[in-house]
Amino acid sequence: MEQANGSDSKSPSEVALSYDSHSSDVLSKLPRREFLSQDLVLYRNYWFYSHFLKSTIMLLQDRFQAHPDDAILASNPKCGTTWLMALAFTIKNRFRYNIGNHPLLTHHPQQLVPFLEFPLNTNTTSVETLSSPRLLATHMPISLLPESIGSQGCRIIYICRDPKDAFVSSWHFNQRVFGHEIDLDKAFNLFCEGSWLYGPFWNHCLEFWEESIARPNMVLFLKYEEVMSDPLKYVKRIATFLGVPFSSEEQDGGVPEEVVKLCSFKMLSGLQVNQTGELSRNQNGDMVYEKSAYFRSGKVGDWVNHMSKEMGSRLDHIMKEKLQGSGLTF
Ligand code: PAP
Repeated sequence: MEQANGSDSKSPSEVALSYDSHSSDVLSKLPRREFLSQDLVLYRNYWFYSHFLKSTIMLLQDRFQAHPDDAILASNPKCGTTWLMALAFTIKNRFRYNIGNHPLLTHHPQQLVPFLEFPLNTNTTSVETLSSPRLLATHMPISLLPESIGSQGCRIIYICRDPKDAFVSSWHFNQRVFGHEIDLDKAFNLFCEGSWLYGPFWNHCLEFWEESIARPNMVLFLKYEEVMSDPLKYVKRIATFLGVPFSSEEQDGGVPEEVVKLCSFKMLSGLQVNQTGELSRNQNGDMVYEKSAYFRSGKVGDWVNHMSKEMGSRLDHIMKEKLQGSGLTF
């Protein structure tokens, strides 16, 4: 493997040390603000937990080597990643697995498509050692993706969602992960100020949106609500985008419909493998990611059950202002 800093005169421990001191230096100068349970730092216009920024985001930028046939599933948190993982995995691997004997029946979707920044139970090399063609997920904004993803011409599928539903989903999820109640108003204010993990939410969507317009063959931009209203149409679109369109025989045989059904919220949330057990936990054990936490209600518009109309209008107004002139609407 190529050395991280492009130099072949340094030993691996020297490279690690120089990365460590460089990233610590950068971190110490970043703007910081209080978040729900830990502070966030602002790095190149996006907010992250500082330890996570150093151990993961900056490390990936420094080291990650994309392959030209990697496909990247990108999203803001809680916008439908798990669903997109299930769909893309099933579409891409449909010649390897029968529906009756499918890995989704025995694995959580997040176990089948590794996250760039959360390789389960191990370090970033687990992603690097996967064989091609790889399907990888990320919540990283496009401007912070490792440079090789762009230079290798990897395809990216981005899924976004009405921020009101994404916020409510995040609020529920964070309560499950941290194991304590989180004040909804306090969390909502932070979200509206843009101070959210991987936020501001609108910048994240906007950057991928602009790239999908500039390079439609490289970035496919999806909305959770649109996929929900016509999943068959989007299953076919994803297949074509990934270079594995459904043949007419497959269409006549109802394969796209089978994919939709297998990946539906009803099907996946009803499987034993997604109802019990942990997906992962952090090193201290104070953040536990239970498999069932990724399947809550799976509905469009659930925000009305948790937020007031005024809160909804406030966020709609912010989004309208931030996305003005872009052509992107929610
Ligand atoms: P992540 O950001 O932690 O990866 P992500 O999968 O993006 O999570 O979002 C979870 C949301 O997708 C949950 O929404 P909710 O809280 O509003 O219910 C979850 O229920 C929903 N979800 C998971 N799987 C599916 C699916 N197969 N179809 C539709 N929605 C789904």
